Parts: sequence; structure tokens; C-alpha cells
Amino acid sequence: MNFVFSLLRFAAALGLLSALHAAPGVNCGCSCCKGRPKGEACCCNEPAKAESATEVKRYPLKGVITSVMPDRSALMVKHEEIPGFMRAMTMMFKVDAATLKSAKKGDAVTGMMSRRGDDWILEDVRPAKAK
Ligand SMILES: [Cu+2]
Repeated sequence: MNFVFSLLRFAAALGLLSALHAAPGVNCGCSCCKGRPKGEACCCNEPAKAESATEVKRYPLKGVITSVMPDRSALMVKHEEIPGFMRAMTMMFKVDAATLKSAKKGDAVTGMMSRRGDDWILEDVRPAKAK
């Protein structure tokens, strides 16, 4: 009986969550919304694109740049755990030219990581807010 009850509670919680996510123009406060202006649509609620099936999945990352590698257009980043996806580790990320130029060893950053072919890409790199 208890089990059924907790199942029901779980279903109710899920319903509540999806209701939150369904509200348009609301920053739901989920990890990908952090840092977005208030009132901007939640990323969970952005219209699904036609090519969403093939779209690369991006994961929010927080870490410290351990080295800048201009010859490879890449940064070595010691990143924190990405729950359910990757343990904490130091790894190489390809970045765009502007990011490469402004990146400095020792910088604490946040960004969005994704896989492209054999490479890991880091986008939306910005300074991490001080704790
Ligand atoms: Cu990693």
C-alpha cells in the first residue's frame, strides 16, 4: 500500500514539474537556465526544432582551465562531475577562436559541453561566478 502511495506521489511530483516546464516565458531555475535573464523562456521549454532528433546534446559544465592549447584550438579543463553523464576529470575541449584568445590558465569557467565526432566542444564559455 505504501508503495502505491509513493508511486502516486512520484506521479504528482512529475506532473508538477512538467507544469512548471510548460509555463512559457518562465525561467524554471533548472541547471541550463541558470545565468539566463529572468523572464526569458526556460531552455526546457524552447520549441523543439525539426532536427532535434539529430541535434547534439549539450551538458552544462563547471571547471578550471588547466592549460590553453592554441595549436589545437583547445583548452584543457578540469571539470566537476556532470551528474548522470560524466565523472569529474581533466579533458580537452575544442573552443572557438574568441574563447581561445580570452582563456587563461587558472580561469574558473562555466560552459556547455557536447560531443562532435571525436572531439569534445565547449561553448558559451564564461567566467564562473565566485562562490
Ligand atoms: Cu569529462
